[in-house]
Amino acid sequence: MDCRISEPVVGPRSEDTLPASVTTAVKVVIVGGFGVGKTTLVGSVSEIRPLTTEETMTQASADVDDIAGVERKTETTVAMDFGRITLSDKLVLYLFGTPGQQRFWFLWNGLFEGALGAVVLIDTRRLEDSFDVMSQLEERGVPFVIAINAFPDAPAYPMAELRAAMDIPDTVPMIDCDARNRGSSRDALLSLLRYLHTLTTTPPESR
Ligand SMILES: Nc1nc2c(ncn2[C@@H]2O[C@H](COP(=O)(O)OP(=O)(O)O)[C@@H](O)[C@H]2O)c(=O)[nH]1
Ligand SMILES: [Mg+2]
Repeated sequence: MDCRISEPVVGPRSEDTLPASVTTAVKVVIVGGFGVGKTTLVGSVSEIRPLTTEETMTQASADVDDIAGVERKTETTVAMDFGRITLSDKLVLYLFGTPGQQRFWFLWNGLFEGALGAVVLIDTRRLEDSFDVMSQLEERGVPFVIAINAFPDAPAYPMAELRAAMDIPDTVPMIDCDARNRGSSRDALLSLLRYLHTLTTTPPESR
């Protein structure tokens, strides 16, 4: 009689399983212009292997996506990034990175459903890329914080100057960030959570 040894059934890796103590899951969106570091941030902070959909940029999209300032970037995200970070034994964040280019805004409808807030990543060499993204978020009533991603050859402006140039209200937190660094990316997320907390505890007239 034939005896076959079957393949062992492989379960989820231990880091993929959520601790039983987790009671709150929060959806957060990472958004910003092309090449600003969204995939990098989700990748640096995620405790599960991040899902990312990247497509090698074609000549056709090279005409559409302005790559001045990010010439070394050869891939562009066509759908989204997904990752997870457990912030305490009770709280887990699900991260969705989504492209900022206008031609992908049709994706935003489903993606922002149920999202509590957003981190807008900014490259100071391309400030104008973030204007449309921020007004989209305002239109959708999605609270956001601004994270200035530190690129070595990007001009470093004082935060107050950037705030004025981008017309960002004093109440909206702005922080420096290095998307490649886990701690720094985590700080950006924590700053969003603190901001969301103040929005729920501060009456609108005193914000
Ligand atoms: N120096 C520096 N480079 C970064 C940083 N974040 C991302 N990059 C690089 O910038 C490029 C674009 O980042 P990516 O995450 O793909 O951008 P996305 O289009 O917003 O997803 C990649 O080559 C990254 O390695 C950062 O904080 N500092
Ligand atoms: Mg990307």
